Amino acid sequence: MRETIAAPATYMAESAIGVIRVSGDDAFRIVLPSLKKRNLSPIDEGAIEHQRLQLALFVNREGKVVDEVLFAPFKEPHSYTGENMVEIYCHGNPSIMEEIIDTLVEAGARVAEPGEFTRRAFLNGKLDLTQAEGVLSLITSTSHQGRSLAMAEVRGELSKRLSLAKRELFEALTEIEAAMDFPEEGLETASPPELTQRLRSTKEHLEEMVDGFELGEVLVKGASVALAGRPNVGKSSLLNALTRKDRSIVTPIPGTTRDVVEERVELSGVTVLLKDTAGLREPKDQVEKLGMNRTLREMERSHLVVMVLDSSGPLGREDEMVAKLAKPHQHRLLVALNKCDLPQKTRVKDAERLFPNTKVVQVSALTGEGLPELKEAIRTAILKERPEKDLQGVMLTNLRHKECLQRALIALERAIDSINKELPLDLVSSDLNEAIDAIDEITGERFTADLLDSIFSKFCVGK
Ligand SMILES: Nc1nc2c(ncn2[C@@H]2O[C@H](COP(=O)(O)OP(=O)(O)OP(=O)(O)O)[C@@H](O)[C@H]2O)c(=O)[nH]1
Ligand SMILES: [Mg+2]
Repeated sequence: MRETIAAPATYMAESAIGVIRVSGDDAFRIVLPSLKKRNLSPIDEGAIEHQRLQLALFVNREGKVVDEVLFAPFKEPHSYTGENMVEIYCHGNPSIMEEIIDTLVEAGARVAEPGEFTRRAFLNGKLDLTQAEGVLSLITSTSHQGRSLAMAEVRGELSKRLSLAKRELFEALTEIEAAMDFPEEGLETASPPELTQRLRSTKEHLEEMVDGFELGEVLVKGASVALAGRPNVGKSSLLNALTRKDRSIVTPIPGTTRDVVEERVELSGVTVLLKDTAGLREPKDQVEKLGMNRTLREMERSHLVVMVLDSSGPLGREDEMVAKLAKPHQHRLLVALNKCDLPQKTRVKDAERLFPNTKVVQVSALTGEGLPELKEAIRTAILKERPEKDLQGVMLTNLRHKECLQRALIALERAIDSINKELPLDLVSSDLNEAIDAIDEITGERFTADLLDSIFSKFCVGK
């Protein structure tokens, strides 16, 4: 007997429509008494059409009409959760939604925990864990690219790729176990070099997936990009120009920005959290010093640092100091040579001398010249110059998946090593089993209640 749960599936705020979801064995028995025809006569369970929207009046326990609603009943197993489900579409007034939920609770439903609908869908075999986690990614993804990766997860593409690897490991395991059962025949079907060759190729596939994680995570969660440089070079102006917002304060006074100012922007399918920072120089007071510490922290944690230079003046001591501070981040640096609308005192080659092996883009925050090139340079640097087609399809985006795969890889390496050293086959078999178990943990073929708690607590109520 699966308890019946109810929760709002849309935000409880003034809106055109509010959706309430009900799932469980008694979903119809709990909801139907509150749904009436237009003339207030009851709706018979036998007369409802499943997977169809139908019009009804929702009445509370005293029989008073709460709202005119649409409802869609889904008979198990043909629903999101795999259980009997009803979705109610009422007017998007939080008090109406509350009254509907109260009525359902009085009739025997319980308010759902966060992610409980999806948890049930998983437990009822409607989706595996990567698909369930893909649902969360899909809801939280900020960019077009991130969404398409999440969609691939929801559609089971990641599971498919993992099950391929698992099948290869399983085949190797079967051969090893056969050899263990008939030791006199040894490894018959495959010679040890052949077997290690095959395991290596599986390992390479899994490693490729782990390697793609950093980028996958960036595509789903967005990348942070810090704008840094000495005061007055136009960092705040660039933040405003790139986001087309009047977000950061701009003045001709050096040292205007004291704190980190963030603004989100989408650059052709990739979400970027741009961070304007306090200019770097010898601090003049305590406030400026604290602000600069924040700049250094942002440079440390950002995926990319855009060093801004002012091309209308010569490069000076402060720019040199900034270049020194940027040195540790050289592998993720870009230079924006700003104010190209003014007579030029600093050229691209001067900037390249100060920041060797770094791309320099000429730009004007004032006129907008060079902005498309700067956006493209930021995007390319974040995507690490991967071609567009590489970004389609499957990529790891979830830290849990990456950690499980890393465990699988360690076990797999041990197994290969044991075969090479001709160690006892039971060692190889136990390592292969461990690798398979780690993959099963990703898809949820093996799970604990704690694991499910930690995954589904991140969901919203009603999902
Ligand atoms: N002509 C011209 N002026 C610019 C451009 N970008 C910024 N400025 C001017 O340069 C001055 C400083 O700009 P800000 O954006 O405040 O510079 P900042 O780097 O944020 O300065 P701090 O916050 O003090 O570190 C302002 O007077 C801007 O109007 C540009 O592309 N062309
Ligand atoms: Mg500023």
